[in-house]
Amino acid sequence: MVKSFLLNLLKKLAFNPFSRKSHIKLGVYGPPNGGKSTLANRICEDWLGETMSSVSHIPHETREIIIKEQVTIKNKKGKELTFSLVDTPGIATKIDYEDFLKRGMNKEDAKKRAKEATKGVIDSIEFYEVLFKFIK
Ligand SMILES: Nc1nc2c(ncn2[C@@H]2O[C@H](COP(=O)(O)OP(=O)(O)OP(=O)(O)O)[C@@H](O)[C@H]2O)c(=O)[nH]1
Ligand SMILES: [Mg+2]
Repeated sequence: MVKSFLLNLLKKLAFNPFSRKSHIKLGVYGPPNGGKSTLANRICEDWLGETMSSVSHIPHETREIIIKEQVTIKNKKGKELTFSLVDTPGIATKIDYEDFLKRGMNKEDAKKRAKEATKGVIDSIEFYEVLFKFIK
């Protein structure tokens, strides 16, 4: 399922990535708790047999950019594509430590998580600019 999703996505891109020599970075972006790490893990499991990220029902589990190098996928014709898969903290407009308190965290952990999450979201935005320049 994820394999065909990924191959279809690549097919829809304006260029044929299987014929490119340059290095490709594929970033997973979205809102907190949106399933980004779950998707990144599925891609990694399907093609590498291992996971790359921690998943949780509490938002902002991913607070740092995680890069898995050398993910190689193959299309039906046997052509290979190797890329770096990038799981990100994603994009958020509001991070409030009280939301973590409501989920049962103590004040110290909740404040720490909120601080790290804020930095993670800024890093995501900066990294997006790097990815975007790369695509252009
Ligand atoms: N029902 C349902 N739950 C999902 C799906 N994908 C992920 N989840 C659940 O959603 C929650 C968040 O998943 P993550 O993969 O950690 O989401 P994330 O976007 O990486 O979250 P952050 O790193 O916190 O931003 C977890 O409890 C997952 O088990 C899905 O397709 N369907
Ligand atoms: Mg995550």
